[in-house]
Amino acid sequence: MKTTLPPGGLASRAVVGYGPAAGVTKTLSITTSMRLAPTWTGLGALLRTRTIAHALPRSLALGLATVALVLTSAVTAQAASGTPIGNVDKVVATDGGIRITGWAWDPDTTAAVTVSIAAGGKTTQVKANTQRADVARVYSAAGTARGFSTVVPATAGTHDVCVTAGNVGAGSKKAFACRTVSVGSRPATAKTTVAAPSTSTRPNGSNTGVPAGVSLKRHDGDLVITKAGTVISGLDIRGFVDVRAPKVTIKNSIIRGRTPDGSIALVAVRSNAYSLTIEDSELAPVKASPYIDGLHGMNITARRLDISNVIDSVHIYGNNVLVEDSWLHDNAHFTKDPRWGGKPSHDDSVQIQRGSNVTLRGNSISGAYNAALMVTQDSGAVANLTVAGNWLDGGACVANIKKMKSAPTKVLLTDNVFGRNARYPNCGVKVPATYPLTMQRNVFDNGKSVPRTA
Ligand SMILES: [Ca+2]
Ligand SMILES: [Ca+2]
Repeated sequence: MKTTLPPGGLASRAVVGYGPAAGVTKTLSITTSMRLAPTWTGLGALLRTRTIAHALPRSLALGLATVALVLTSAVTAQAASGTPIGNVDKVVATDGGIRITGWAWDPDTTAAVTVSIAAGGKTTQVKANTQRADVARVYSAAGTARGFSTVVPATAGTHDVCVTAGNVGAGSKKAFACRTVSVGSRPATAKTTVAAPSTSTRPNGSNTGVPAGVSLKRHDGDLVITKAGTVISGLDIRGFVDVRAPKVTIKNSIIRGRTPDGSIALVAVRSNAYSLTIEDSELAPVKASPYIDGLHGMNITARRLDISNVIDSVHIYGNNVLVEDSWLHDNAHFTKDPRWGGKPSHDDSVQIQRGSNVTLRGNSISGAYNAALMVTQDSGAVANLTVAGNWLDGGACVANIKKMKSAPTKVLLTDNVFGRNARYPNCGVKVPATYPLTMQRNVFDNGKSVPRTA
């Protein structure tokens, strides 16, 4: 099995594409020549060799986000037939159970791998057949449906969780390293981190959301935060979060919402008097609704979030928003959306209605029907918008800057990699021809430069 990455453009991005499927880098063989930026000349000697039957250095996989690495020919990744490959991305205690997330694939069969999870004195079997586009990007022969995510029941206490992927044909079953997790009624701040740090650079299921090993305490109902400096950690929130104070922190938590009474966000900062830092958390409703967005508002610093199953992942209507190293994916979409008079939902990954000083960097963004980046200015001006070093995909056009009375000012799109799954093929950035826009080094994932489309 071979996966070939295209030559040209920012190969660093392409190579980083191996990151999501953690563990994959160990099986990479480089059969190409590359030209490296001066800071990486030490590795350059290695990579300039014509054929290297050698694992991609771990340090390289870690560091590429800031390296200008230019491919001069294709890179080929090979996975041998035999023992299944995969990874256990997350082992997280939830109320009364343990959630295990990962992927597995046996190159000897097209069927889903059977994954056995031994935890809490019982063994549970699941099929690795849920969507993992990041795996398919590395192993095209694997297809997109090699993921698994399941909750197994477990009593309060400490448990070893051992995951094994079943084998078909050549090779033998693959036992992943066991993890230890604590389940039970603990203080909201209690947590045990047991997983090694992710080696991935591209945000995905293994390096966003609640870190592996964190124990979560269930909180039923909405949280209205009115005390400045409040820190929320280790909660599994079955309600909506309304930030009504400055300098609030939310981390290591899942926000699931509830059945909505009207249009709402899982987490919102609705006034310029308030501010929020939210990190290492997952925003995902149990049941998608046309009325539920992910993160709303202004004065927000968001890092390593995993946001899915909502209409707009991030919806900005104010100043000072930074979203970085986050995974915005798999939006909710309704072909008959009551908010749109029975027409399809306008789900966007990031919509900006107004705001100055907005930065999106290092995120992996896909899965919206309308746009990955939608600048509408329908409640005010947009200025000082920087979109740098992201993976962007989906939408009608991937990015869409709408024609309004006046153009947004100081908009910079730089070093982004665009996927080609927009509904209008090759429509990377739709923007009125007269609007100023600085575009630098934005490439499609085939290496071609991303043009403006009027
Ligand atoms: Ca096999
Ligand atoms: Ca929208």
